[in-house]
Amino acid sequence: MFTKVLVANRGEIALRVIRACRELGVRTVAVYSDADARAPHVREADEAVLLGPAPSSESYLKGDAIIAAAKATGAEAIHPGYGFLSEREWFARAVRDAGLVWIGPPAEAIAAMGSKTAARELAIRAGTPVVPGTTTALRSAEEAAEVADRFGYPVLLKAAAGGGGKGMRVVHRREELAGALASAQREARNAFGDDAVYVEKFIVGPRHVEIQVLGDAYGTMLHLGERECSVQRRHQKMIEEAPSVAVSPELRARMGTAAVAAAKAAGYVNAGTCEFLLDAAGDFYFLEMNTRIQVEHPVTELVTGVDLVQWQLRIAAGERLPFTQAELTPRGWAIECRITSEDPANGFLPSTGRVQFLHVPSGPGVRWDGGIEAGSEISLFYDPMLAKLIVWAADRSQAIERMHRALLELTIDGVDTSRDFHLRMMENDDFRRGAIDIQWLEKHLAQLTSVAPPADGVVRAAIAAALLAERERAAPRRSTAAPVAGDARSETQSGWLRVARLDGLR
Ligand code: MV4
Repeated sequence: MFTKVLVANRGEIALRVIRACRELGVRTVAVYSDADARAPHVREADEAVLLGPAPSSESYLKGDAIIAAAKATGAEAIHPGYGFLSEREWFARAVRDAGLVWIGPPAEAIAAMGSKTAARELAIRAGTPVVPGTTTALRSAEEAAEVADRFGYPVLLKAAAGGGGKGMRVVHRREELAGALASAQREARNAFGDDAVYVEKFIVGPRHVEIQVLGDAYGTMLHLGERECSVQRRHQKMIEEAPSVAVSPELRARMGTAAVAAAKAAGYVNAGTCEFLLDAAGDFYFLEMNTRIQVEHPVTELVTGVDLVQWQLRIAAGERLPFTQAELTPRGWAIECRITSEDPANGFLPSTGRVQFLHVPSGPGVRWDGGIEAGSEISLFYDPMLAKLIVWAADRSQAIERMHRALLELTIDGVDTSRDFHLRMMENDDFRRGAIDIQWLEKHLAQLTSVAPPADGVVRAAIAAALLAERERAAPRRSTAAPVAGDARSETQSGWLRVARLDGLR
């Protein structure tokens, strides 16, 4: 195992990697920007190196400075976390060329999966089902029309260099095709410097189900089952769970085999994720592979008992995977809510300010992967995700009750957060039945984010007095709500508290 690892990230994922390192007896080097001088990841690491000013382009994206920091501190390896430099082929290569170990997949595998058309070709060769469509860039509107006629409308135009939804256009009729192609190409050129656009049949109302894979350097590639990630808004996932209500053991085995085959075809090593669309008929289609540890990895850890971040380090250090596929059957149910500094009642507007008070949920089956503490300054320089609240329970309905309970325990004062949105989700009948697809959230946002009507002046004054009294006690608590399963819901209480906050009473 390494003796020292540099963690090239910030926030909750930097802390997550530091925790894995400490459990493995590995010393850690944090890197940070001026804005993060007092951040928890800097304090928790054994050493820290300042990269530069707050903007990511002048700090966390400075690959050369990060490699120099690793060299200067004697770190042997770099863990990139997610985002920032984690999926930059050039950085993985530069780390290797500097004589350091990259804790992630080979640069060649990042490159192979970075092009969506190359990834489709790889998947097809591996026998992994992909959405019907082309694997080469469209050369003309005539060619696009011919392909679309063959697969049938609606079709989806996608940027070959894209991913995560950028440069996509749904086309419902032949008349719209030429215009959509031109605008998709323009958007792709501006966003990626590459105007290659290809076409797929548009799958209507699917779920987003992804398969976690883990491979060592000796040819063993295993899957750790699926994560259901359909609760998303504008390609930002809000809630993830494992397993998925839509995946039977038999389907899990087929999707897992398909993911392992695609990963092997790319020469993949370390942790990765194959994204699939799963349609109402139970057919699944490979979309793309994420060549990094993902935000939602904890739900897989909780249902499989496998510490994915520890295994990223072990694999990079040359260890062999000791599991068999049969040992990786999921047990129980895990749900993750992303706690972001966004105001759901206000179009998810990013919220900034200082965290004045933080009470973190705990108790049976609760995990908090956080990157903040009381006193943290939340700016617009970085991603708004403050923390992930993850629960495990024996089955899905108990996991939902447990998440609801944990969310009620959570208090973050000073910035608006997604907490109340998640409470409403745990209470939502469609969510509780598992009747969710990738379009569901945007169709139901209004009902999930409505604010209780303002109380009159006398009642508001009473609320203000009660809140002040509560805050003066040593352990202020917000909630006395009943379980969701019963008739009484927490709507009133948390709605009234929000009114108090909106009125500036606290
Ligand atoms: C699709 C699709 C429907 N049909 N491809 C969005 C991001 C990128 N990973 C691929 N995406 C989609 N590709 C076909 N042929 C619908 C989406 C999509 C989506 C996929 C996963 C999770 C959320 C999504 C939200 C909107 C659209």
